[in-house]
Amino acid sequence: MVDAVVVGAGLAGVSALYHLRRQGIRVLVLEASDGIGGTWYHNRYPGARCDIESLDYSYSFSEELQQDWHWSERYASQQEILAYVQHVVDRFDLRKDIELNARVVSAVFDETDGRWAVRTENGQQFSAKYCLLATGVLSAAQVPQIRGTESFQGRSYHTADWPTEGVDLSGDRVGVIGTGSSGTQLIPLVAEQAAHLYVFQRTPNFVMPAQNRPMDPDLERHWKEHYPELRKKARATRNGHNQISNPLRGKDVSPEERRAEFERRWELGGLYMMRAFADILTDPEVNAEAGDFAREKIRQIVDDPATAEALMPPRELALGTKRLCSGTNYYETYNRDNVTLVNLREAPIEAVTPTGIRTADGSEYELDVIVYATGFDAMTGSFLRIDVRGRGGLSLREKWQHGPRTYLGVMTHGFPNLFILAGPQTPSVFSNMVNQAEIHVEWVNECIAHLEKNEIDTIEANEDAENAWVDHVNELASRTLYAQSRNSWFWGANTPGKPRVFMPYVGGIDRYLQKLGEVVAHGYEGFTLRSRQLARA
Ligand code: N01
Repeated sequence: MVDAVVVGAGLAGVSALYHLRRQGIRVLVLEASDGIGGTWYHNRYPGARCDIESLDYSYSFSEELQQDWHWSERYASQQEILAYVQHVVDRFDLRKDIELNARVVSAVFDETDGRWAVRTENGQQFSAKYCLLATGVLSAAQVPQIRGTESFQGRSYHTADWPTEGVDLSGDRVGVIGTGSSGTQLIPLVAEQAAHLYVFQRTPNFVMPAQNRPMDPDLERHWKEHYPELRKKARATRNGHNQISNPLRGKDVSPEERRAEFERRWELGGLYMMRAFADILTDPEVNAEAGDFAREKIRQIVDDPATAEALMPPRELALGTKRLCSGTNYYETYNRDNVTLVNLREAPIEAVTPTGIRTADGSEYELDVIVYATGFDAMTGSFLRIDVRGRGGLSLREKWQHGPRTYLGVMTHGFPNLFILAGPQTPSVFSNMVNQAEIHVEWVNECIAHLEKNEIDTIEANEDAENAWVDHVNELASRTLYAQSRNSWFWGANTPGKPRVFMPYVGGIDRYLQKLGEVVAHGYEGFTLRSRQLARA
């Protein structure tokens, strides 16, 4: 018998286990795969790397951990982050409460005893007062439905399900489908190994140079001396990290100064371009200038003008409205003799054949390996793959059929004591995910402590509060350029049949945290707390 079941042993699930256990809650973490680390366990493709600085993208709950751990690079590689999570799990003796190979298939709320019955694929059943879904917003991998996929006689891989033993591509003819964050990180490294690489590109994205480098010892020393202030500072920003944001609006400065700022951001690397000006995501002209600046860079880097042209994101795609990519030698890779860009906007993929890929213009690409860098059923996929049922058998899949509905992103009406960690309608994907996970875990941890102390059986989001939150999320998004560029996973556009609803919260970590705090200060405003003796709203 446990008090809380946590589904998923990624960064959020591990943090939930650490915190809940410390307050005496008996916790069991159920993890579908055979290892800990979530996204960093599965996304082992060559080049996988974080685009938030490693010193920022790390747990804040232990000063000793912060002081002891050494990050070797500015942006940590997948291998280093995975080693870090495993170190945390061992250091705090968390492994004993994590069950691996335990894929949760259903979670059903029983109104008679107010508990969740959680079942795994292999038939195990657990009963818990609290159920925490820590399954991640970018974890349900998606393979596109292309005719003939099954017939391919070579090897196929998905970036989000990369074999643990690695893949040797030397001497192979490799086709990569997809040029989002995963594809653009992977492509330069595959090009170094493969005999020939064909990149099948549907929508060109903006790829900023990561400007990764070995950790600067002075910077590391500074962080280690000032961790508490820097963590606090991160939470007072929109994005939950210490990347420098420019508070000025683009039109507050001259065209020359704007250009100099874009240049500076290109040199700072990665996501820094998103913070070039305060209005880069709201003023179409400022955004278009940033886009033109990036297009100019592509033109300068790529030798072949036709290839450069094909790599340019279309003008209707405002910079950042499809998530900005951060890569190393991405555009330079197209200057190699063994790399061919296949522009699917001219001729889409018609079929995967036993020997490769055929496009609509009749071209046949002979391949030994196909890599699907085709992303995720993002934001809701991992939650909805579980059959979650709340009061009266209400199904989460049915409830969210027209898009996610939550109060503060943390709970959903009709599902008492079910907590969603770092999911839709939170700043999650626009922020530092570790910070977001910790913010949620701290809030849930405090909430559960409150329920236990006051002998309260259930907490549930009120429908009116939920409606107001959903409206707020949509209203904020409608004021940004995201509302105009809907061809992204933020809108569910990459998943066939998915409703076109904007799913993340654009209000920022700072504002979101303030709201979470106010709700608690007002006695869990917008929630109903019930105990067997009394019910109060
Ligand atoms: O997935 P994506 P991702 N035929 O959905 C293409 C995070 N992340 O795994 O744009 C041909 O972005 C699709 O084309 P289109 C990050 O938040 C972070 O790369 O739909 N092409 C697109 O090019 C990121 O945003 C890091 O026209 C098809 C690509 O596949 C998120 O994860 C690293 C196709 C999918 O791109 C997802 O990134 C990696 C088809 N049928 C991931 N179907 C960091 O750097 C899809 N595509 C931290």
